[in-house]
Amino acid sequence: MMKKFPENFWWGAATSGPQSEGRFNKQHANVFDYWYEVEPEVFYNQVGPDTASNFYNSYVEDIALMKEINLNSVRTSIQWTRLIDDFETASLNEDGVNFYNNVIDEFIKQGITPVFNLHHFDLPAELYHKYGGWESKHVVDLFAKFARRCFELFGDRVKHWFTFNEPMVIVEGQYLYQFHYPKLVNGKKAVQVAYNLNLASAKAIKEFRDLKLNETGAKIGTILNLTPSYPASDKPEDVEAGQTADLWRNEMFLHAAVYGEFPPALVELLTKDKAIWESTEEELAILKENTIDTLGVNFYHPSRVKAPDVAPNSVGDWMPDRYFDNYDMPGRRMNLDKGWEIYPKALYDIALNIRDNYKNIEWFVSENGMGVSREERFLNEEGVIEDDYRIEFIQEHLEWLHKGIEEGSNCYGYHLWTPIDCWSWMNAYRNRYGFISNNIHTQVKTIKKSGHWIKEVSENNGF
Ligand code: BGP
Repeated sequence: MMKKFPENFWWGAATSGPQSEGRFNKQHANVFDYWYEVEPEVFYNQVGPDTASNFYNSYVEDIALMKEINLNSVRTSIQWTRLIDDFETASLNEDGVNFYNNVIDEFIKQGITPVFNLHHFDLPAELYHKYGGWESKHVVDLFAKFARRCFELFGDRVKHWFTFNEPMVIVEGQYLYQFHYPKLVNGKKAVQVAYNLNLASAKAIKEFRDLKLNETGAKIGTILNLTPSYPASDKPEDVEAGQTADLWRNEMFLHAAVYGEFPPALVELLTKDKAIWESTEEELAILKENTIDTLGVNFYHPSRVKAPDVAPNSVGDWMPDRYFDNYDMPGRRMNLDKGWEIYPKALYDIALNIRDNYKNIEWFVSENGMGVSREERFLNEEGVIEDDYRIEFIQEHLEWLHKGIEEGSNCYGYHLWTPIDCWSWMNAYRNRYGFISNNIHTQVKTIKKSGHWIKEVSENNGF
């Protein structure tokens, strides 16, 4: 039976500036441009962000391909390093302004709703080296200035804004688990950065409200990677480990974004551990007053946790992992290429969690997807990649999402990561995610089987 989705449902896909555009406006480097300059060997096959999927030069053709597969909304991001010349004053770079204007106009011309976020891990490298990046409240203020510029320049046409993509990945990648530059292991800084990112989002929202953009029908939110933490067993210590993992990984951002304050249980825990962030009354008031209108949820995989083997009080420096360990559940279904678990029901659990605990706020799936390497294995005689595994993956997630919507969750869209295979951080081009393939040597882009499939889904508003 045909599963129909709500009217005007977003059938789309997401990319980001740093992963698609390529290196233009070379006067500033973001942290990934910089990292590639100084340590190219950490990137898969030493492929860096210089070209990415060449969106800067080929946005017209790329957007035409997105249109061809009937995507009705697409997300990308505005790069701070490309739009702004002087970060302190937020003076504008003309080339950057023209480029983003042209991209927005092209989306609109093609009938695709443009969705923009303002930060996708692309911190200007000099703001890290000068101030410690997100450790610094000055950088928080500079981000709010940059956000205001974006709203002033593009707010007449862009009606769907998001402040951050996956702020928790910044915390984990840069400050805990060493997968983003500068690869620190510092729980105390991680806590402060988490707070500062929440504050930066609220301050950007404040600029949006000051400009009265809501009165033009525009909305603003944030994009969070929600990874529900399922406990290894129903033993109380495992259940508690699951709750603490959720508190730290998910609720720290979700609760702050929706309610304008941090979850009391987290504040209590960090205070007890003497690991709480530095905050002021004024900042907390800004957080309280500037909550989100709408939410983006990136979901790839769940997390399975168990109580840690080492008791919390016997660990030295504060690290969140003192409260939970990852649990490698036997028999779980894995995407072997990527090493991530496939568990579509988690999307339903997320949908009901938002319905029941987060004011049933309107939300959309802002990223979901399946990274597969060497996809040329699946080329057929017509030169089309037969990615049936991706169709199956999307379909299974949509089925659970549909159930969540039927039961009252207020979800208005689904975006796959990503429209066109793009560059991905240290993984560079190892994992391919797109509806459309990209030959990184020739930049020839070809619609995959999943691209033809989504076209029909979008036409039928269901499958
Ligand atoms: C998400 C990010 C995206 C993208 C995706 C796939 O966390 O928001 O930017 O990179 O993950 O990740 P990867 O290419 O590393 O498999």
